[in-house]
Amino acid sequence: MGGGRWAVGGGRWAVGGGSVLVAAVSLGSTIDALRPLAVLSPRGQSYGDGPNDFQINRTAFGAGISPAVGNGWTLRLSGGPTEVTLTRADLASLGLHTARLPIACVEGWSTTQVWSGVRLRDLAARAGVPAASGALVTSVEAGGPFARAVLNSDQVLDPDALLALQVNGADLSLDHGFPARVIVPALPGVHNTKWVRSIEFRSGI
Ligand SMILES: Nc1nc2c(c(=O)[nH]1)N[C@H]1C(S)=C(S)[C@@H](COP(=O)(O)O)O[C@H]1N2
Ligand SMILES: [Mo]
Repeated sequence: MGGGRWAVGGGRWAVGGGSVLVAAVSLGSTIDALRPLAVLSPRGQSYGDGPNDFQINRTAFGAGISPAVGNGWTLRLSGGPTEVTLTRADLASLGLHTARLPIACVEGWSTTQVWSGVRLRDLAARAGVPAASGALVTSVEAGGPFARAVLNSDQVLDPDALLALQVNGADLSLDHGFPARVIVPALPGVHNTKWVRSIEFRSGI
């Protein structure tokens, strides 16, 4: 599903001349026609489609995330007695929890959406670290300041702290972090890691 959006987004971001604008107009949507202009706007001003239509800090394209990121994707959990690998279907079968939570970006915007995902504390328990004292979340995104984030114990154990699979009842879009992303109450936006690859839970102090 992310693949389809990528094709459209690719056009948007590959904008250079009028041909993209003309192509967009031929789709019959004024909004789409204006979207190439988003390339001139500050980060956080580009939007998605339908349930995923809200601010994006950094697009998948911008982060170098392949539209095929979901193919064969698994989540790796470590920190417990044995490493655990879960598919997206495995995650969904752990039970989804829904919470209405904001993303507050230091760049000056915030947006509140309804997220559904697996509680981080359930993942900690699944990893064999039920009383986790923290977690290191690593993104598929290679390198850069957003590739990893550290969460403290309260943030992991909060009942509304999620590894989200869905937003507003739909699968996450590629730009919002498909296959899975972190959403934790009161966490600075930057730590809500998108395109999560692995979570290492910590025990002890
Ligand atoms: N892997 C990764 N995660 C990321 C980012 C990023 O660039 N790469 N941007 C962060 C920032 S600064 C914010 S504010 C939120 C924005 O999430 P959104 O783009 O889904 O609105 O994602 C965070 N997670
Ligand atoms: Mo941000």
